[in-house]
Amino acid sequence: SLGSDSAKAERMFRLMDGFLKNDSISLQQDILRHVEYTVARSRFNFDDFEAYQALAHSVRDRLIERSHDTQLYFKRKDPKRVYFLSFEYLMGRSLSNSVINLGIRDQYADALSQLGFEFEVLAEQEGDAALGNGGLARLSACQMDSMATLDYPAWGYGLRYEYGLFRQVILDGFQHEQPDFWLNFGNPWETERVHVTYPVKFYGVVEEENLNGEKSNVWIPGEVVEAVAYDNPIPGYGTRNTITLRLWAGKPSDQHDMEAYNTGDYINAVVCRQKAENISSVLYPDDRSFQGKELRLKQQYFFVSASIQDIIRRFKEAHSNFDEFPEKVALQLNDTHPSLAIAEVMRVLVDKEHLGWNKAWDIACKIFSFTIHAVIAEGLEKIPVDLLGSLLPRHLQIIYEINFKFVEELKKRIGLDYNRLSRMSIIEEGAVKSIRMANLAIVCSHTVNGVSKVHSELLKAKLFKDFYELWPQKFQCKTNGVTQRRWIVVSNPSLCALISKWLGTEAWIRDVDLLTGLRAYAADPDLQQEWMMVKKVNKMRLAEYIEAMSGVKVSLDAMFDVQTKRIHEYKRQLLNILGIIHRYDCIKNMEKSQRSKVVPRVCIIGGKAAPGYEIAKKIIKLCHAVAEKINNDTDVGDLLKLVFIPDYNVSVAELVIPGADLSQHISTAGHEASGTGSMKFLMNGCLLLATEDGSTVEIVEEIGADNLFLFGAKIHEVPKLREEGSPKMPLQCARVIRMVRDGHFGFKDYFESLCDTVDGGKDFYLLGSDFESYLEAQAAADKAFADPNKWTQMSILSTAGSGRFSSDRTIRDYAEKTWGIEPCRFPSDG
Ligand code: 7GP
Repeated sequence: SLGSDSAKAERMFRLMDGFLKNDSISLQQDILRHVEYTVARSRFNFDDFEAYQALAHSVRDRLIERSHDTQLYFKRKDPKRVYFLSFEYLMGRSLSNSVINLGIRDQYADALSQLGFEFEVLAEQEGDAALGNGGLARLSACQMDSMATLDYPAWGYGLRYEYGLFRQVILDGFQHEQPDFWLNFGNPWETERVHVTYPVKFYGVVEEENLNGEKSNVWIPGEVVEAVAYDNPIPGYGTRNTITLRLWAGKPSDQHDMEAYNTGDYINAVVCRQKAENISSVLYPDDRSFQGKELRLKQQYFFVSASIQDIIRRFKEAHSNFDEFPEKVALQLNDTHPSLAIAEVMRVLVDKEHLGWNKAWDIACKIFSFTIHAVIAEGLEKIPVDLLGSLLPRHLQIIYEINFKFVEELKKRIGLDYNRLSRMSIIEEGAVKSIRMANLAIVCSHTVNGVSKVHSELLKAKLFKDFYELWPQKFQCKTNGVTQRRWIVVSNPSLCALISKWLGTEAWIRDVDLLTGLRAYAADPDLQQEWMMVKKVNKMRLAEYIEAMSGVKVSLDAMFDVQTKRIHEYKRQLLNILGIIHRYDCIKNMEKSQRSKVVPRVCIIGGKAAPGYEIAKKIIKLCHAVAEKINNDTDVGDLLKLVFIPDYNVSVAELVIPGADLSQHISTAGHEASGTGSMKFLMNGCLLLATEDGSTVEIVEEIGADNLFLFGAKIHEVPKLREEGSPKMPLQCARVIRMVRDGHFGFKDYFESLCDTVDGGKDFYLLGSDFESYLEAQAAADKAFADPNKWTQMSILSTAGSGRFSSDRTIRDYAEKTWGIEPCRFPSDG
């Protein structure tokens, strides 16, 4: 161990430093060496993909070096660490991000050009790591980048799905799902840790045992699966710190069903072993909806159990008892998905470490914090008791025990208010008795965070009102943020260079508040000119992509109006499409002479629908049907185009966002917990057209209501409007719905149920009542766009005001106010 001998350790750190050289010749040698020995191709004959692989391995070597340094340093300093438990991560590509964070992008680009390759071209060879669904998953990825950059001693834990989020293929305007077997050609970024494996147990029974005169419960499991660690390095920017995202994969255990081998059922036993691998094989493609499926629960426990074993093992290496556990360990629950960790920690501390219930509970309550990403109660996970009882009998007992003690305590505090007691209980009685995972998480966590101000207020006033009244001090707010490293530096290099030039420094890449410095130049004609050029170049890139994907040629003079995100009724892509139909209808009915006054638009929509979400799939089809009509109407020409971008993912976003003039964030008020896409567009100088929902409210605080286009009902107005129902349906909205119903875009019968959601009497998402105000906001956007200098000034002010929406701010807040951790920075110079 190095711990005692710090001189020896220092010497080792110095020896390691600079072990790999980053000059052009060394990098070229390195890449060729990997072509020859890792990819096993001849250095005289290899293609772009093989060059990418060799390049990736060369970068990976540097990442590994730094991650070893970081881990050794953490080990020596033994700071309090945060363990970020998330079921989903949308990492996207790693290459560009890694070399930029390592500060050697230009060196690599130069080395490659000497070898006759272009960095950008090779970067395009990489597929996305899409181990998540949407906002929550990308947020986890952004936050990992910030934790590394800010030098926090952090670990991410998750599942290594073999199939990530499905690929969206559009056939005839309909979404089809195809499996994303992303590991097919290997994954150069990960390292399999064969020695870091843990048994994870399922099923079986609980038996009471007598241990030194004390009764204790022993779980005799019926199935064992092995969890093996795959480590993914997460490099910080402007620091040597490189932290780890550890993802677990299932593999058969040697202990698995030994009986079967002995009884001669050899073939079946082998087949059975294979099943173990299925646990981590596929990501559930639904966000914001849960199904009580056994495999999903198995995944959750598999992930939680392996992570907790790993965390406890690391703690025990440096500590002889659990007294210090809360001073060394913070466990962050990213939504309810990992909240079985609470029962697991209790099980380990009580059944295995024999701490006794009270001491164990005391520790558990000091280490957990919980962030919720949902808005409505229906979105909260509930696990049927029968399911949990058969899969994890001991955990069910523990949860009952936690609940019993909680309810007893509660009775003392609030008396016998049975309604309230039953609302707050972790167990939900009813047709299907189930565990309310959010209640479990709240009861045990010391802090509960919402993801924007309005969301955090909603949690206190509605969703968790009872808990807020009981424990007001538990409730905090951590408005989401996104990393400017990926969303400006990686995805928009020309904007990045322009910002650095005008600020006279690159320091904003670590210290994003410096972006406000751009405000001083927002009206400067020179900056405006250069700013417009940057946007133009990015629009060109996007236009080429659109043409390649859909065959539609678009004009660069048109306003690029983008709505890209998961397809959901509450996000109201349908409102956008109805607005487009209205625009089309207006152009068609206009005097020819008036057409020259129309501000040309390219409307871009992209996003995936959950495979079982029928209405969302119909929205995608409607978008294609309307696009077909508009794009082929010679009357309309360049005045209006509609394109659907298929298979929206992180790397498509990197292309789309910098090229957008306007972006839409138009959820029915009170439904978007935060929204993070808006922040990426904002950073890229794209103007927002938005409802006052989620984090938009804070964006308005930061950039002023004059610099974006707001519309629609406010959160507090929504309930009343819902009561009023469709009498509020304006003529214009009724008219466009009629067009769809009358078969103007074909598929008349198919769209019927979609139209019903608007004019069928309920209009739950208030498309009707928001329609007029939506059109007004659109008209205001047109008007502003017609004045390029005004528009550019607004665009500069958007970027300048985006600093508050960096995940660096979010993570610093978490570190200081929720986790109680401090930076632990590897000393670069010995
Ligand atoms: C999303 C929220 O819908 C979005 O508003 C928020 O910005 C994002 O999380 C990050 O906080 N939720 C999910 O993606 C999701 O899967 C399941 O929620 C509970």
